[in-house]
Amino acid sequence: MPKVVLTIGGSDSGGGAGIQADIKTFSVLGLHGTSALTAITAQNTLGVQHVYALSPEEVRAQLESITEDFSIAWAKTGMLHSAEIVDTVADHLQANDIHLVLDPVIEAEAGGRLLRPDAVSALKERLIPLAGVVTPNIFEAEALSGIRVRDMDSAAHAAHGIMSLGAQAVIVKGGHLDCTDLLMVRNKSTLLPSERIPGENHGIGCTFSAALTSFLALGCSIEDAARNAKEFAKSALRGSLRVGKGVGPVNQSAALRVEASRYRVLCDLEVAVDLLENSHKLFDLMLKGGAGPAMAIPGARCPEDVAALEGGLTKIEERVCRFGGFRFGGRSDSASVILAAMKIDPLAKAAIELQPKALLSCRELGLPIVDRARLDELVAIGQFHLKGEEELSEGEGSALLPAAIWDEGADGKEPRLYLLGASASLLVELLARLAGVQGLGHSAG
Ligand code: PXL
Repeated sequence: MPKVVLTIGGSDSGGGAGIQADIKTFSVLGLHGTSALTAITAQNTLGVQHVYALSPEEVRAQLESITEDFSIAWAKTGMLHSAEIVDTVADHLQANDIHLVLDPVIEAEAGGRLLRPDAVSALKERLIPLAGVVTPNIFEAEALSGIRVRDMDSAAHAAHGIMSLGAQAVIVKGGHLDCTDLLMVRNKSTLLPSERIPGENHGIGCTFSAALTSFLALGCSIEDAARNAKEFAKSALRGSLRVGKGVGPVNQSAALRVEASRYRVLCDLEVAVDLLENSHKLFDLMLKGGAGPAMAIPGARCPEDVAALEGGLTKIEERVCRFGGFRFGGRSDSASVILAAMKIDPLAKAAIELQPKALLSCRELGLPIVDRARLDELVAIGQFHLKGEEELSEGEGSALLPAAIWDEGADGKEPRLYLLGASASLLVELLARLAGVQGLGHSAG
């Protein structure tokens, strides 16, 4: 049975933040989400145009309806709008012994007040003492503690201040600083650093606190839940959607898509290796002792996003055989070429190492051949243009495929050619053209 969680907050008609972001997060993480609305915002990617508050009675009716039916161990609050609603929510959570992640939403990122000024003290007096975790950004931490937050030291002071109001833990989110979050549990603070994911976004705070609620409901410790929630929020940020005319929403399902794409990569590699195992001619062009085909998921960022056979392909008594299973994050020669090539052409997801003799057939096919060092140089510059047949230069445009990368080798590494393709199976088709093999299949070669 899935765990059931509850979000108490406002509706974002644009679908980016508020309960919409929370429910999407719960769902992607495998929980069932219930929701008690406190307000309806007329909102889009450009900002908040109107706020229509519900009455405390309407909020209470929803809460009673939910807890009469479901067993809720963890809830989160977001936009609460007024002191009366804060009181109603506090009464209900206390009476039903529900653990709370309190996201102290005060203002929308794009502007627009979501908590009345007079409700801030109600939040401090009634709700913070019930909170298992409070998740302010630096401005909210300042509003709750009265301490100006500009670095990790002042974040720790502010977290202390919020703990002294009765919270069991505080996470001061560092998105407005250097992206390091400060987690304080009892008197111990832990820094959770992160790289910055570029671009503006909408709904990240709600997504983080909903993910935190989910991981706590699933039984994680606060520190593990905080780390997991941060990873989840980062993947949602990376997958942000370009919809609307303003700041696009984060995309909670991006993590699922990434996982699903790993399966598709493995299926494609299976097809490719199957074809290679049945073709001597193709094998004869491949680098001996190489990894065979390697393939990355779309948007790959690190070697763990690239899969290949653990032991490559070898010929034993006239049979081409695979060694080991497919593994992500294994042999890295092809992976580093793919990761560099994908920066130029995101479609260049697959590579296979060939013997230098394949250079001739590549030239005959008219494939652009780019020097490995030049590839790295252009990636470092960040601007590319494929000019004529062989030269990759700086400028407009980014398409790279189909192409081959020449690596002259060094320090005991033999020279080789990397053939690049959109997928491992397409790569094998290209390889068949290079080898002059017609009609791939079990009889090929
Ligand atoms: O991100 C905080 C937030 C929460 N709830 C609602 C919102 C926003 C931000 O825009 O609109 C309804």
